[in-house]
Amino acid sequence: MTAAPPALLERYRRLLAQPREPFPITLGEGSTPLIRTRRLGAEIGLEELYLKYEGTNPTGSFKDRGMVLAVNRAASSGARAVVCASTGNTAASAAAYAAAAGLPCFVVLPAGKVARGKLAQALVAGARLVMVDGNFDEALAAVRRLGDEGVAAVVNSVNPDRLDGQQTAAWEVCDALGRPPDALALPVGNAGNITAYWRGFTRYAGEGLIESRPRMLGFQADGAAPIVRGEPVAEPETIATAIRIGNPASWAGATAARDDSGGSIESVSDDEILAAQRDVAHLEGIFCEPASAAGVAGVRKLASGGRLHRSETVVCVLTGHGLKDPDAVQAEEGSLAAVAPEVDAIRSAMGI
Ligand code: AN7
Repeated sequence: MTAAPPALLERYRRLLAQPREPFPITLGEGSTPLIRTRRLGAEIGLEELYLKYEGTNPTGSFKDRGMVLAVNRAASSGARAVVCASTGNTAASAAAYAAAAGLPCFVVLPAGKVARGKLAQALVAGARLVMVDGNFDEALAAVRRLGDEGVAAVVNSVNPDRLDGQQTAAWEVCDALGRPPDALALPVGNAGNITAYWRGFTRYAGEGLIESRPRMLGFQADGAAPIVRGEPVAEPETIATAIRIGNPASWAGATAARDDSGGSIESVSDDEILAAQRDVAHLEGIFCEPASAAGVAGVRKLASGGRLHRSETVVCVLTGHGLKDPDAVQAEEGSLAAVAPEVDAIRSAMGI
C-alpha cells in the first residue's frame, strides 16, 4: 500500500501559497494519471502520445484544481456565498467545494444545454440552480455584475485563484515525464485552461525546473470557434456543451499562449469530436466527455497533416469524465433490445 498523495495545494504550496496560509478544504484533487497510450498513438501516428486524464478529479473534471484554491480563499476571507456561471463542470465543482466549506452556492446555467451528470452533481451538493433562457456568455456577464454588487464571491475563472490552481496540471505533467512535452493539446471554451497551462509551464521554466516549454495546441468546436474566427460567436452550438462558448473570458490569454509558444488554436467538427471520444474509449479504455475529446481530434488532424512529427512527445488533456454526459454516447454497436433469457437467443444476440 502506498500512502495517499499529499493534497494538491500542499504539494505545490511553495509556488501557490502565502506564507503559512491554511488550506483546510480538500476533496483529494489533482495527482491525476498521465497515461501513455498503446493503441491510440499508434493509430494516430505518434510514438509518444500521453493522455492527462482529469476525469479522476473528485468531481470528475480539471475544474477542481482551481476551485479548491478559490473556495479556500473565499471561505478564509469571509465570503457569505459563492456564485458562478457555467456550462456544467464549474458548477459541479463549485457546488462540491462550497458544500465542504459550508458556504451557500449559486450556479447560473444555460437552460437545456448542461449535461445530466453535471446537473445531478450540483443538485446533490445543495447548490441553488438558476437556469437562464440564454447561453453561457450571457450567464457569465450577469454573474460578473452580481459579483461587483457584492452578492457573493465569483468563482469563475475571472477569479485569479482559479487559473493559479489550474497551473498545477502543467506542473504535474512535467513532474511525471521528468521534462516538458513537445506539444500539449486541449479543448478551448472560456480559454482559462490553456491560459493556466501556459502560465504553469512558464512558471516552471522561470524556476529553472524545465528547459523548454511545449507548443500549446487549442481546439474549439466548429460551431463555437470565436478565437479561430477572430470574433465572438453570438449563438455558439456544439454537441460538446462544455465548450459551447462564444466569447471567452480569457481570449487574450489564449492567443498569447498560442503565439508565445509557437502553437495554434483551430477547430474540429462535432463528428470528429465524437469519433475521437469513441476511439479513446475503444483503444485505451478511457471514457471522457465529448469536449475533452476535442484535443485528441485536433491532434489527429495535425498529425495526419504532417504538422506533428511522429517522434514528438504529445500530451492530450482529457478535461472531464465521460459519465457526466451519458446522453452524448451513441450506442451504434450493440443493441439494447431485450432477447429471451435463453442460451440460444443470447448466443445469437452475441453473434456467435
Ligand atoms: C470538460 O464549466 O466553462 O477553456 O463553465 O468543462 O478553461 O473554459 C467548462 C469548460 C474543457 C474548456 N473541457 O475549458 C464551465 C466551463 C471541459 C470543460 C473546457 C470546459 P476552458
